Amino acid sequence: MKMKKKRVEELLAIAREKKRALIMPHNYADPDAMAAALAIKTLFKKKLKLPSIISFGGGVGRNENRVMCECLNIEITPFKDIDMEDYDLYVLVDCQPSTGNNSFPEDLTAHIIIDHHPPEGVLEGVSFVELREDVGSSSTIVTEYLIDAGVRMDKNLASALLYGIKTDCLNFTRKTREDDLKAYLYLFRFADLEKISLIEGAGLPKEYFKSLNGAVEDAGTYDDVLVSDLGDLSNPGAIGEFADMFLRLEGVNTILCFGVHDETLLISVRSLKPGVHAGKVIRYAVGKRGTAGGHETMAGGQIRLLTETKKEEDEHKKAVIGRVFNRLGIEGKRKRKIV
Ligand SMILES: [Mn+2]
Repeated sequence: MKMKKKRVEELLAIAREKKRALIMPHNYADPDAMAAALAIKTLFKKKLKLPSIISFGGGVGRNENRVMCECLNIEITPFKDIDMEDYDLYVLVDCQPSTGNNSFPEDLTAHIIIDHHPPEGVLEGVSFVELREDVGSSSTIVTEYLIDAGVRMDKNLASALLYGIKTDCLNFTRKTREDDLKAYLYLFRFADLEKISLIEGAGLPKEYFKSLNGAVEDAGTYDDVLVSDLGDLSNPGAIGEFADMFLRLEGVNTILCFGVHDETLLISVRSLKPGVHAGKVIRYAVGKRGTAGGHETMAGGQIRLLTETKKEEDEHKKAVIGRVFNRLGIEGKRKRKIV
C-alpha cells in the first residue's frame, strides 16, 4: 500500500503547477473509461484545485452510457471542440497514445497515462505511466489513488467507478482480480444503487427495436461465423450491443456486425474462437485510414467512407468488409439466414 501512495503523489506532483488539464478516454468510451476520467478530474479538483475537462472523439453510444453521464453528472466535451493549446496537462485514461483507438494527436506527448491493457502505445517521454495488466479495470486503479490521496468519495463518483468495474469485469466473469473486488467493496458503501439500476435499465427508443429487427433479419451464418449488416444507423452504439447479443446464438463463435453512421463505416467483431484476434482483424480491415480498438475477444473500428458518389461509398464499404471476411476465412462461402 505504501508504494501506491507514492504513485498518486507522483501523479499529483506532475499536475501541481499546471493550469488546465485535458483528460481523454478512448473513442469507444465505455463506463470504465468514463468513470476513470471522472475520478482523475475529481482528484485534480479536490487536491490541486486544478480545472479539467473530459473529452474523446466518438460520441456516447449506448443508451446506458448516455444515462450514466446524465444521472452521474459526467460532462463530456466533443473532441472536435477542443483546442489542444488551451491545456498544459494531457491525461490518457483506459488507453495509450498512437494505438488508433483515441483522438490524442500523435505529434504531442501525453503527461500521464493510466491503463490496464497490455503496453501497445508510444510511451516515450510520458512523465507518468501506470499500466496495470494485473487488474480488470482502470476504475480499480483510480479508486486506489482516491483512497490513498484521502479524497472523500461522493455518491456519483462512487457509483460511476462501481459501475465501471462491474462492466469491465463483465459482472466478475472476465479477468477479475482481488484488487478489483476490494475496490468494488470499498465503493459499494458510497454508491447509489438506485442510480446503477436506472443506468442498467436505461430506456430504449422505438428505433432501437427497429434496428434490432433489421439486424436479425439480415443476420446469416457462414459456418460458425455470424454476419449482420445493420445498414444506415441512427444509433451507432447498437453495433456492439447486437454483436454481443448474437454471440449467444448456439453454434456460432465469431460475430461481425457493421453499419454506416454519419458517412462512417462502423465495425464490431466478437470472437471466442482460438486463433481469431478480434482487434487484429479490425485493425487489418480499416488499415491506416481508420481507427480500431479492442482485445482478442472483442473489438470495434471505424473508417470514414469515400462518399463522392453512392457507388464509391458502396464499393469502399464492400472492400473493407471484404478484408474482414478474408481474415475470418469466410470469403466465398454461402450465407445461411438465421430467420
Ligand atoms: Mn477498461
